[in-house]
Order: sequence, then structure tokens, then C-alpha cells
Amino acid sequence: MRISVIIAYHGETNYIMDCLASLAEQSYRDFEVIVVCDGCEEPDVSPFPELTIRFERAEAAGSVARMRNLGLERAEGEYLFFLDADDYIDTEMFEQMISAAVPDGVVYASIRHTWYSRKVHYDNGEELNRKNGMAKKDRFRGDCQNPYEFLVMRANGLQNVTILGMLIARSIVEQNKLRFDEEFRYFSDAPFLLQILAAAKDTVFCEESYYIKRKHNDPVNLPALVQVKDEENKIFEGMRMYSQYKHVVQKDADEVYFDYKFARFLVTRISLFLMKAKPGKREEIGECLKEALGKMGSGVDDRLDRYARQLVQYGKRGRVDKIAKKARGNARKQKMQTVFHSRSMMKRYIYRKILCKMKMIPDMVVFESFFGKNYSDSPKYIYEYLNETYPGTYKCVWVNTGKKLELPYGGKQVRRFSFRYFYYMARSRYFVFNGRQPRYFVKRKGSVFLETWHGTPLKKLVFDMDDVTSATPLYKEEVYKQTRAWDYLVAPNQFSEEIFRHAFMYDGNMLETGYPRNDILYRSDREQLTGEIKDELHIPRDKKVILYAPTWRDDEYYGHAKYKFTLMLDLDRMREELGEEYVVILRTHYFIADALDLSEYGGFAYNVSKYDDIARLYLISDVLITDYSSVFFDFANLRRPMLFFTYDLEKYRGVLRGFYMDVEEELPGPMLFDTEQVIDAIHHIEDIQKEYAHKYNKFCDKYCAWEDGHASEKVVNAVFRGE
Ligand code: C2G
Repeated sequence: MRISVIIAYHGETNYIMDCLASLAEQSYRDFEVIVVCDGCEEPDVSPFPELTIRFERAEAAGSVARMRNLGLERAEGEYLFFLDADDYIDTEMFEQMISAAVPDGVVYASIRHTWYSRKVHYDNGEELNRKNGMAKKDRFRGDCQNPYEFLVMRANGLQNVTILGMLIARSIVEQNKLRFDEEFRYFSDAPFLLQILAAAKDTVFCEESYYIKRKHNDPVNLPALVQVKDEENKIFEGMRMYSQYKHVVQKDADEVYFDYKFARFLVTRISLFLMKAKPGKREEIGECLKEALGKMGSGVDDRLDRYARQLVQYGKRGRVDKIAKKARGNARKQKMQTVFHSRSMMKRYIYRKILCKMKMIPDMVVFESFFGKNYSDSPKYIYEYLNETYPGTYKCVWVNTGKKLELPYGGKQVRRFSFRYFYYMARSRYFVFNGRQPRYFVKRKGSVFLETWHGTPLKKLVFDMDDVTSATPLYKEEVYKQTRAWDYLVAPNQFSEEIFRHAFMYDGNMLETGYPRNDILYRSDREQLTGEIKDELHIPRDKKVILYAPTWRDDEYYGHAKYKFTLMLDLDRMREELGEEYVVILRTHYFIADALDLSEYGGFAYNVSKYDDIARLYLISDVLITDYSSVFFDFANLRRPMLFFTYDLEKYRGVLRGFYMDVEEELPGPMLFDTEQVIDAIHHIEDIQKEYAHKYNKFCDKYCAWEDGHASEKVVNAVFRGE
């Protein structure tokens, strides 16, 4: 057996599948796998019969050091390779490393970081990593010929110095009786690495293949060790580790790197912790720090800036008070630099520090729909109900994007992110939003946040997503913070309620009311309303209306929240076939930046993308064509026929696996793939209605059961009237 792969496993059930798959697909086969379970259940390895896997078990949840040591006891290979259960490796990695291997030596490879699973990483990792600004860091080679420099300096921070991605001759470990120091929970890699480097006869860099280190996109439920919030212990461990293992570095030239790492640890971590530490704790840190810095050489001085040098000098004398003071001054300076650097930062600062300290206005309500893009959706209907039922009782403010909304009842309007916006965001008591509020929103005591959300979920949301590719990788953490501020969340149906609970990790009040935005679909005067809306849009009253309302596509974009749209319906053909009886109204999703030019289809096709409220468009539509948009859950309230134009279904297969429902089974209408099929379906729309009647009923029972036209009333009673 040439390689023993040691995997420390803490129950990362999803991640380890990628890890094992990357082993199963190795081009080089002579290796064994030792999975050390951290008091958790063994993973299911049945999908990998080609792997020789042995299990080892730590009695109780222990440290990575403990688990790796258990693995070392069992290892029989000539070489050792440590792999974390949440990481994976290139398929040629072992082959390349083995061919570079030397007796009693070490082969080390490059490490690349990723936020994504194997599939996503290898398919479009380059692009996504670039988007997340990771490409540069990943390519750290320096010009260094010195393996010591490479291995210590490539990591960001002391805690990230790692023994991962190395093929280590087991002879080094056994002859020198090396083990991971179990004293350390967070810093056991560096000592082991330093000892290995000190004892290795030779070190070889194997550049071609990568160890892929997966960053955790869910620090709330599954934090990586670096994400664990345990700063005090980390600070003490870091200091102890440096004190105990500094002597292992033998050459002066190498010493500089380890010293540099520790000096940075002082600047970026210890000093910040000291700023907030209680006096007793400070003294304790002072002692520890003095001891550690006593071991620091002077060679590092040239590498440090003035600020760092000063902190080191204070630390050497145990003057933690001075470090804390200096750090506070520095933090203040940096803060001011950011604040005065841009207007938007300044506004946020004033919002937090001044406006949020002003008296709250008890009857003021801020409304926002689709980030201020329009006057629509559930906030609109809640606003109207409030004003009709309790005229003059509430001071209402609507957020817009700079374009005035057409508001009844004389509500105020503010431009999103303007000074006035921050003023009202700070002082209002109530908030009615259909999307997420800004990250820096301050939830004031006594304020009430009503989140209506904007659709029954079809595509997986937040905490139910594995890979987050269309937003910031730390989306889950961000949403977690935002949803903590929500006091009420509207559920359109039981199905959504259950999903919202886990997808948002939401345990606040759930309003089982149906959607206020759908109240209009139940109005008794809807016939008359339909005529009025048709007139408003200059659509002949005698024409039937087909509404085409597709969603956006994650992978087709120009930039943040600016997505592309290509019309795949052949409007010429549709006009030829359907123009006598129908008109088509076309509405793109609010993320779509492309403006469609339908001028040549005057009298047949209308662009209603800018129309505020899609619910009013549902009312005038005889048939809906959509795809993977949540619009069909709402339209179903009208019991009118629906067609699903899923021309890119194949591409969506991947996404389909990320759907909450079995679309092929549950959709209350046919899936169609080209214009001819759509035309044919419309010609036979009555047959389709009959054919799908059963599915349609079942669909409504599941998704529309709570809708009765009184959602706004119920929501207002619960949130504003305390009933
Ligand atoms: N919408 C619209 N016009 C479209 C598509 C959507 O006006 N062409 C509106 C509808 O009110 C719809 C809402 O935007 O219900 C959400 O659109 P989706 O296409 O479902 O997509 P998304 O914004 O990603 O929201 O839980 C719901 C999900 O978050 C989906």
C-alpha cells in the first residue's frame, strides 16, 4: 500500500460524498482510506465500492488533532495524505504526487479554495471564483523557491497554516514519533507541519494538481473551524502554540515567516480582542503574549509596518493596555476613513449612530415592493386596506427607485438609499416589505417588521440550497441575520409555511392568511375591473388575452440583478395563427434588464413589463404561459388554463433537482417546448382544461386553499390591530 488517506469526519454528510468521489476517480489506485468518525455515525460509502475504506472512531467528539492521530495509528501506507471530509482533490493528484515522491521526503501541492461542490467547481468554478475575488489568492506561488515560505505564507492568517495537500513519507512521522498536539483544537496543523519540515530529507513542489479546499457557505449550521465563534480560546491557543513550537524552526531565514504570521495574528486578532476584553482577561493575555513575543527574532522587523512593530514592542513588555488603546485608535481611524470615503457609508453611519437614536414614530409605516421598483404585490394591498379601513390613522411612506410611484391616498415617497430613506427607516415603527431589507438594517426595540415575501417557493431557497451560485457565497449567513429581524411572515399556503420555516430558519410568527396580493382575484366586481384594465392598456375588450410571464435565468446576466432575456416564442407565427381571437401580453421578470421592442406587433403583442401590478394582468388574462416562475401559484386562483413553455428544460434539469415540487407530476398544464406546440395547445385549450381538470383541482387544494380574498384584512388585524 503506497498511500494512506486520513479523513477526519464530523458528520458532514453532504460534503463527504464529493470528497470520496474525488478519491474513487483517482487515476492512481494504490491507496487506502481511513475515515475517522468524530463520535458521529459512519457515512454511507456504498456508492464507492472501488474504495478500500476502513473506519476508525473517536469515543466522543474530539479535536481534529485527536482524529488524525487515530488515523495515524492505523495507517499502513508508505505515504500519508490528510484530506478533510469537506474538501476534494483533482483526479490526477495522487498520480502526479507519487511520481514526484522521494524517500523520507514531502511532496506538496497547490491549494485552491472554492465555495462550491465538485460539479459546480469544475463546470464553472473559474468564473465564480473570479466573481468572488478568490482567483489571485489561490494562485499563490510567490517567486519563492523556499518550501517553508510557501507553506507558511500562502495561508491567510495563522489558523489557516495547513498540512493539507501534502504527501508525507510515513517514515518521517514514525522515526521522529510525530503526532498532532491534542492540546490544540484550532492550531494543531502548524506545529505538525513545522516538525515535518524540520525532519524531511527533501521537499518537492508538485504544481500541476490542486487540493480543493471547500469554504463553508453555511456558517450558521455547519461552520468550518475558522468560522467557529470562539475567539477567546483561539487567541490563547494561538499564543501558546507559537510559544511552544517556535523553537522547531531551525533556520534564521525561515524564522522570519513564522514570526511574521504571529505578528499579524497580534495585529488582526489579539489586539481587537483586547479592545473589548475585561481587565482580568487582559492581564492574562498580557502574560501569555509577553512569553510568546519573547521568542520572536528581530529579523521580522523589516517586514512589519510601523503600527505592527509598535504593537509587538508593547507586547514584549506585556503592555496590553497600550495595545488596546492603540488598536482602538486605529479602528476609529479606519472606520472614519471608510465612512468619509463614500456618501453611502456616511449615510449608513448617520443612520446607525444618530437617526436610530431618535424617538420612534409609532404610527409610521414604511412600504417596499420589489426593492422600490413598483407599487405592487402584497405591500400594495395591505397599504390600501389600511387606508380604506383606518383612514388617517397611519403615516405611510413608500420606497421607490427614484421614479415616482402612482400612489393613491397621498402616501409619502422616498428614494431608496437617500437621506430621507434612512430617516424613515430609522424612525418608523412598522415595515411592510416583500423582499429582504438591507443587511445593515437596525431592528429597533418595539418596531414591527412584516415580511410578505413574493411567491410560493418553487426553486430552493437559502438554507435548502447546497451551492449558492447566484448570490454572495455568504448568502446564508446574510439571510439568517436579516430574517432574525422579521416579526411576521405571510404564508400563502401550508406548503410554503413549512418551507419558509427551514429555508429561512424562521421561527417567528407565521401568518396563515394567503397572499394579500391575490385578494383582487376574488373581488365580486372583477368583471367590471377586467374591462377597465383592458381599456387602460388599450387592449380591445373583445379580444382574449394570453399572458406570457417567464422567470429569470441565473446564468444569463450582465451584472448584479441585471439579467438577460431572449424571447423564444415566435410572435409572427402566433399572430398568424391566433391573431384573430387573441392578443399576447408579455411581461418579463423584474430582474430583466433587456427591453423588448414589440412595436412591429402593434395590436397583437403588448409589452407590459413596466406595468406595476401583475395581479391586475392576471385578471384580464384568459390563458397564462409561464415556465419556472411562481406566478402560476397565484394565477391558479382564477382556475383559468395554464401552459408551461419550458424550452430550456434540459438545461434546467440541474435546477429541477433543486425544485421543491415534482413539476412533471404536479403542474396543472402541459410542458411545451416550441412555438408550434404552444399554438396547438391554444387551439385546443378546452381539451387541455378537461385533460388537466383533475391535476388542477389537486393543485388548488394544495396551493390555493387559504386564499379567500380577505388576506389583507387578516394580516392587518394581526399585525396592526393586535387581534
Ligand atoms: N413576477 C412578475 N413578472 C414575471 C415574473 C414574476 O411580475 N414575469 C412577479 C410575480 O409576482 C412573482 C414574483 O415576481 O410571483 C416572483 O417571481 P419568480 O419568477 O417566482 O422568481 P423570484 O423573484 O426568483 O422569486 O419564493 C418565491 C421565489 O423566491 C421566487
